[in-house]
Amino acid sequence: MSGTSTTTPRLEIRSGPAPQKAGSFAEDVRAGLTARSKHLFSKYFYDELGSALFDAITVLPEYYLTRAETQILRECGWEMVRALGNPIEFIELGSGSAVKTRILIEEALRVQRSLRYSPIDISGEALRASAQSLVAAYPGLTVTAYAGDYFDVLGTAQLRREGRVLAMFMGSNIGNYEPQDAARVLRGIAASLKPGDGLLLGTDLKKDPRVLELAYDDPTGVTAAFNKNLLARINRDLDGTFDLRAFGHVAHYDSRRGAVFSYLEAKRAQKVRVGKLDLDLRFDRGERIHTESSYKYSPQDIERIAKEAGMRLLQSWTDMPHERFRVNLLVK
Ligand code: AVI
Repeated sequence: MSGTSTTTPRLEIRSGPAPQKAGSFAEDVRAGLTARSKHLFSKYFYDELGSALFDAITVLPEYYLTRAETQILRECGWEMVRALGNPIEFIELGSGSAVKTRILIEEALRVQRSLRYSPIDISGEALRASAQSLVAAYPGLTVTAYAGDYFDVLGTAQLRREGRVLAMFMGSNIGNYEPQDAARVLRGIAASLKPGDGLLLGTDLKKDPRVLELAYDDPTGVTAAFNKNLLARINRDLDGTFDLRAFGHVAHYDSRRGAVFSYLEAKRAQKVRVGKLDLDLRFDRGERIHTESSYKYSPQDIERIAKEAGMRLLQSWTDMPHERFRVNLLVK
């Protein structure tokens, strides 16, 4: 941790260490667009416009994931906060707007008088806004927030963990990692927990490809805009000349691999320049840039990845009657 920027008795915001190994946007764009199979990393979706478009996705009728997870927390959150015994404290990875977390905070404060909540998020601004409104809303709550990459923060000794921890990695965020990376992520989380601590993991279930493809290619075109914003970001930040109308959004569910793969597909052969990288690119008609993988997990997949990370699946909850999404409690 490099410093503490805000302190009130119940609210502390700490800035995490500077990311060590993460490549920069410019380096990753160069590597991804000059690779034999062109790709861009989905973590770059979330600039200001991309984050606003993602918020819009979460209220689309076709994108059921956020609503299903919220329903599960509303109906079963009381059980989740009691499952490890009390008192507990929360650590949340990639907390974002913390709307769903409020449900669990309220449930925890029904069984214990006070609660520490430690959200970790890359966006210091989002953290500050949500932390301030949380301490204002809940007198029993203490927030120690960490602005930084969650794996850098998890690896530091300064992450405060006093009692039994219930960590949270929600919203199907694990689904955006390739399987070997997802396993590494879970091992990293497990390494920062003590025996008896838990991890709530929100995962989307495998299901009918038509339902999945509609969730990732909505008729309103919000998800297409979210995807194309990556090219717009290259235009804005790196002096690119991408014509956004010359690319289409493609989302395909591969049932063998259990993931929705999203691409940007060139509608015609074209040349693009990225000024700040001094890079000239050619696209064939129909050529694709892979932009995102969204893996879906069966109950058996969860058992397996929990075991691989040295944890066991204690309990899980689903949205009844649809059973589209699962919240899993893994225990170390
Ligand atoms: C953030 N993440 C879990 C979303 C998902 O479902 O993969 C991102 C997203 N991409 C398209 N729609 C939503």
